[in-house]
Amino acid sequence: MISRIDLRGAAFPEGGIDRDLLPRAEFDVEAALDAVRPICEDVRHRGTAAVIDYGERFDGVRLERLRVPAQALADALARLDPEVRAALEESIRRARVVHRDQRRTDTTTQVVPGGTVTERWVPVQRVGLYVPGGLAAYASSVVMNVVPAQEAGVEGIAVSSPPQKDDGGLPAAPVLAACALLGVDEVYAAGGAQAIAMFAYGTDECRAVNLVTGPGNIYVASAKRLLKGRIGIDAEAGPTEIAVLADASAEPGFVAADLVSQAEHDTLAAAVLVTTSAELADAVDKELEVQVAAARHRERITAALSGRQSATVLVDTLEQGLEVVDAYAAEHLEIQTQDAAAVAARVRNAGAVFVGPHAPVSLGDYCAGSNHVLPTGGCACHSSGLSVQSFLRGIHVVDYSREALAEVAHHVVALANAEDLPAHGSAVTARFGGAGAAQRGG
Ligand code: HSO
Ligand code: ZN
Repeated sequence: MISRIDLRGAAFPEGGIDRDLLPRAEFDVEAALDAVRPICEDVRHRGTAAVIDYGERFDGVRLERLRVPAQALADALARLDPEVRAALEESIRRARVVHRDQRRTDTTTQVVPGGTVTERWVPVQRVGLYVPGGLAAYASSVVMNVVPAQEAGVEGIAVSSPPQKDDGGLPAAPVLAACALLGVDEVYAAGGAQAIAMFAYGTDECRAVNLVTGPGNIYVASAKRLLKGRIGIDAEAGPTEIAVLADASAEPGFVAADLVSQAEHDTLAAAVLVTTSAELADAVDKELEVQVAAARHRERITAALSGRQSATVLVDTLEQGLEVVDAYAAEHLEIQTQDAAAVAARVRNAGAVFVGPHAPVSLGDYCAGSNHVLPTGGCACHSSGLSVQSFLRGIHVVDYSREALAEVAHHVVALANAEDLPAHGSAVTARFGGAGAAQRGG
């Protein structure tokens, strides 16, 4: 079901292997731009009316207004299964503990006597959190977006999720219930590119935001790319990925279960096993046959596992295995080897790392305390998952006395003159009675 790439005996080039060695699912954000551009422009000019029109066209439901009434949030929470409510509460509690510890304290550095630079951490004022609808209307994703924003101290948190035809045009009930549980009362029934444009440009109903986070389909990713700059965005989220680095000590049943768990998300989800043990690879293949046949979403899972984006990669050594997983830079990486913590400490590229046999990715999806909004598509080599930091900006506050400025004035003048920007130097020398001093080189 899952294809094999045999790198045993292959030469691993100095400086790392080619990141394209492991194929990835097509997620051509660029290609959707042509479709998304006119939608964003329309929302910019016509506001709510345009968002409502696109909701009718793409979600099949025509709304009167986009803002979800407070009563609908309360009702969704009241109707939530008590077991699910308890689990969500525990998920929120754990995420809060971890994200609270990520908060930054301002640091003041005395550069010289009388001269300090303070880095002040200031939350973004207003954020828009996007939660997909359809197959991916996850209450857990509401938690993973809202908790870091709240812990960062963001004042304005708005959530948007597509209207569901069957729920009278409201977003999915678990999404609304999670918002209610988290104390978020500004929720909109808007999806796709039109929701991102609503956040970016603002409408009569929804004030514009500064930053948009959260996963979504290709149109959402494309709108985020288009509007980036006007708004900040988190990493563009593509189909989910799991890589497992395993040796002969790994339990095949666990490895297979974890591959299947993420393949369950999407036919384009990627499951990659990198192993030093051909015996383990064979045993995992057998387990997959059995586990997939018994799985509720076996069609989707089979498509994901047999797609070109999934593979088992055989390597000679763990060293080479680490090179492969670093080149791939998976959204989620499990280490199922002997001495897993030591191996995990050597990983350089991954959205999140799961150590040993008792830390499956699905624990992280819900209840580890870690965040599950993570970089996909190889972006883990330059980006991080969502955290409190995603919602903060560091502002440098520069405070120098006259004496501290005087002491360094000649250096500023020298650099300014060297760059042929003498007015820069003059701005300093003017403080000491010589506006023209910079031009004279003094
Ligand atoms: N594994 C997904 C997140 C998720 N899983 C939500 C279950 N619900 C992407 O990290
Ligand atoms: Zn998941």
